[in-house]
Amino acid sequence: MFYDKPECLKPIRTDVLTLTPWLAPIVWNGVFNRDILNAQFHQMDVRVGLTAFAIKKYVMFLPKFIESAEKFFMVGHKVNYYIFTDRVKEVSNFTLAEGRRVVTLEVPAYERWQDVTMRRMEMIRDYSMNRFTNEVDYLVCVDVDMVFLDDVGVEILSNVFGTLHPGFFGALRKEFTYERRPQSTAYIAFDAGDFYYAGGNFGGVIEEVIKLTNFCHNAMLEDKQKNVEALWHDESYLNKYFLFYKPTKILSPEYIWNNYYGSPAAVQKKRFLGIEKDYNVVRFRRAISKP
Ligand code: 4GW
Ligand code: MN
Repeated sequence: MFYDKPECLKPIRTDVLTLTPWLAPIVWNGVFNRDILNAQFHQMDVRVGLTAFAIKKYVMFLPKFIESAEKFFMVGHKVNYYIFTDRVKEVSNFTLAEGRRVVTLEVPAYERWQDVTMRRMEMIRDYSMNRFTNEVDYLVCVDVDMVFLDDVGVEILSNVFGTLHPGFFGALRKEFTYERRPQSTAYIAFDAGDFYYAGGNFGGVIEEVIKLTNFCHNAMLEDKQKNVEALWHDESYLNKYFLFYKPTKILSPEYIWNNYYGSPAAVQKKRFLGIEKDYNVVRFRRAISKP
């Protein structure tokens, strides 16, 4: 394999932080060589699981999600798509590349949408312990209302990783939308916190994903007992977890972009993009106001 040697005196990116104070890489476009990484991960014959929940009307996002993942997600590697849904019959058949398959997992649909998103932690934990641990090496847990527009490959894999939320990577600590009420288990004080992580893209080796999801689920149950619900649901508990169990790799907002936040220069690629939702169709619990 031929490639230019790394230059110690010439950093590739000088506009963004590429290493945390605890020496975890922050993955921005340009800082890695995909060919070197692919060779490493092929050597270990890596198996990757991609989890996505398509509960109730969110099944409508599946075709674009999976078709775009076939083009851009872990191309050339073994991939299991784990689709959690209450509408098994509405999961269509997909044409997949060799070594890739869709596994449909039937799960209950909680009535409140807050529970739909929060209970993902419990279900990922349980299926990780009972099934994923036997089938894949890494798990990537993402939102389904998304489309892959560019490569998302093995550069994201690490013991445990999180993703910088597109709305807050340039923000001050006090601007992070952490849970600020001390009575919640997700509470983070104004003088604490490293980054604001997005709820829609995290992962790692199965053992670490079990620890993370177990923490978040238990924290949520504890709050429920006290009749508290964290401001941003599972995302708030995830941020609390990463404060004490720091991620070993952090993905730049390229990996969970949303055009609501425009096109800042630091974000050279929009690899995984949120789909603009018609809230009248998708957010079916919200009353549709008629003029
Ligand atoms: C309001 O009516 C809803 S429904 C808010 C979330 C809902 C929902 C979310 C749902 O009905 N079915 C579902 O499968 N989900 C899953 O939770 C889906 O995987 C989705 O990507 C994830 C997080 O919800 P979201 O994408 O709507 O959250 P945001 O707007 O923060 O990306
Ligand atoms: Mn989403």
